[in-house]
Amino acid sequence: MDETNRQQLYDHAKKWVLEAGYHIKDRIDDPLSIDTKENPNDLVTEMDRHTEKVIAEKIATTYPDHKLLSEEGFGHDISDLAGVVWIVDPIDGTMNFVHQKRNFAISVGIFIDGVGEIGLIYNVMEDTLYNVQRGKGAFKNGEKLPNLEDRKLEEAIIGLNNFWTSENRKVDEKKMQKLVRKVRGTRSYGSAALEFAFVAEGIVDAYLTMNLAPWDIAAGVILVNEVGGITTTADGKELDMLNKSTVLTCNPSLYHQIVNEYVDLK
Ligand code: 2AM
Ligand code: CA
Ligand code: CA
Ligand code: CA
Repeated sequence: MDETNRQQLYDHAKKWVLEAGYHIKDRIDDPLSIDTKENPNDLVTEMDRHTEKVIAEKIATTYPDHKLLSEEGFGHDISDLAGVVWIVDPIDGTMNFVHQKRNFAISVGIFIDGVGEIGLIYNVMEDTLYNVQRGKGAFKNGEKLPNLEDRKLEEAIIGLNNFWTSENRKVDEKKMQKLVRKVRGTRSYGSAALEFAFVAEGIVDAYLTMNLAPWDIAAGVILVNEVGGITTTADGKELDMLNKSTVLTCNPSLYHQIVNEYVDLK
């Protein structure tokens, strides 16, 4: 893809993400139609579906040869990353959307022949846009994000949810307790895309979680990568952008220590 087409692709993606965000913001106080998916806490609303549908239609009309991998069923059934693949989460942080009416994001990652090229994470209610074009810098509201600085684990804030305390945990909980005691603090924001954005911004130093889908992480991986961060599975293996997996995204100065000393997957 030549430079002009690449820039046009980015401009379209940005426009569509912002338009979708403005639509959600306009209707944030409307009554919600809420369903559950795999369990009573796994929520989806009409707004999740509507947002994905609108973005899917724009992609299909403008770029009929592009593929879409997305959460709510308007995408394609894809088995590889050949060509241009949009990886879209229309609302990341649906529980926050429902309960808090804030702290959720639209996440769009675009991969070309398997390489993450374009990423957009839009914090709708804060009107904060994180964007990246590979090799051209990562930005927050148009301001370039600097490369991540070295950090000691004792002075780090890490994003964690309660995966390590649960009955069917996949990790050695003693080691996780050690990690929680070692770091300065932990946070749990409830939107994987925003946690990635915070790692890229350098206000959270790592984010570790056990079960994310490609649409939760696609844009975030590209964004974090651009500022020198590292993203792999929790046990240090290369990420597979077609399947769910454990995820660690991290300041590079903490990465090996966390993987080698603290994460022990069962
Ligand atoms: P969602 O809101 O798009 O579903 C919450 O900790 C984060 O995990 C959110 O990014 C949320 O995305 C994601 N998430 C929630 N339930 C999930 C599930 N069953 N599998 C994978 N990711 C999930
Ligand atoms: Ca969901
Ligand atoms: Ca998600
Ligand atoms: Ca979602």
